[in-house]
Amino acid sequence: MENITLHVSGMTCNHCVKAIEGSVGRLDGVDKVAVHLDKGEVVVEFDSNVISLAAIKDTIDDQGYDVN
Ligand SMILES: [Cu+2]
Repeated sequence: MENITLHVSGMTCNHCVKAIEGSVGRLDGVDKVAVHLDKGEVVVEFDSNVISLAAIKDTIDDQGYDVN
């Protein structure tokens, strides 16, 4: 398992938290996802043999947020 902290901008409320946790959490290979709204961070634990970091970033991007 890999653990990565992504810096995501555009997250403003609980809806954003649910949108990201829901969409990323549904991906095969993602074990845990936690959004820290106050810090603008998304912490993801995932199996890099199953899913790439790029695919996780794309999923967050598709929800309308900018991943740095
Ligand atoms: Cu929101």
